Amino acid sequence: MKQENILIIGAGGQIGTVLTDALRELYGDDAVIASDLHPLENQAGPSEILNAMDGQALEEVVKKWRINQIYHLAAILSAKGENDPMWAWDINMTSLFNVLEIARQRSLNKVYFPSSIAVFGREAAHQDTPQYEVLIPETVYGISKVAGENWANYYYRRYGVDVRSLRYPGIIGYQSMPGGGTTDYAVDIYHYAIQNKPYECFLSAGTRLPMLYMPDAIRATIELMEAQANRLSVRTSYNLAGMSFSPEEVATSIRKQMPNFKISYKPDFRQAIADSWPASIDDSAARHDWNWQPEYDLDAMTRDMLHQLAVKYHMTV
Ligand code: AKB
Repeated sequence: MKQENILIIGAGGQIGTVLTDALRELYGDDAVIASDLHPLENQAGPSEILNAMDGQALEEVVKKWRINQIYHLAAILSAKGENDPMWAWDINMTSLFNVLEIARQRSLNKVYFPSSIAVFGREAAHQDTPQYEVLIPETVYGISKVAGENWANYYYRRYGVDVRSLRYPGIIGYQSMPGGGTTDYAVDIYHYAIQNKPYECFLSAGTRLPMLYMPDAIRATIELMEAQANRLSVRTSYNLAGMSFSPEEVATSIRKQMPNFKISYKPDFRQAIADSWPASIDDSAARHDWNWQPEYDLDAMTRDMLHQLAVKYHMTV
């Protein structure tokens, strides 16, 4: 077991919930300090109530637990951010600056900061969007991620802070719920299907977006953080891909196991966000630098999601 003291900010969120367990498995329960704005329940290791907007509170937690790695997962996502752009910008940027500054001041070993496919806008290539592409995002979330990527790169080059980052596509998992994103439908749809409820989708039938199953997302995150620093050629954020699908395609995949599943479409303001994002991503830099390889395609993910949710809801597929 390796000696690391890891702080997770946003440990109660969609990815944080699962990543906390995975890191505890790897480093030991007590090596991972789970933190969030609200008390975290059922923790196998230590936890803290922490608002990353408060730089002093962050410093106290880092000192108290002799933290040497931070995973900063807390952020306002694409759809929710559009309700109050300045608030979203403030949260996403202030919390990131607090993390980068504490990492610089206390010479932390590593920082993880997630970016997103939301960095791209409609000027970018729609298919197989390259790693180095024009970045003109249309959401405040996307703007904050482009800025964050550049600050990550700046802290690495100017101060030697080892910040690493992935541009997550939509993440789908059964363990936790997303909140405030444009890709959230791809989680909700499985919860409706397993409960034999019809699903009304807020994106149109043919809207293809890049997506990734949670086990692949967690593995990618840990593989990037474990990679040798000199292998990493990208210090802004790596493109990351697993699969691409539309609501229509995921419904077809669900019907292979639940033939009576019904879906209807009522696009709302999130359609314009989705339309500005790529349909598929070229992640060859990640494949080349740290051997990234996704394992799940749409049907494999659907089988596992329905199986796991059936257990959760005491249903049969
Ligand atoms: C969102 O939909 O905002 C997120 C993302 C793709 O970053 N899931």
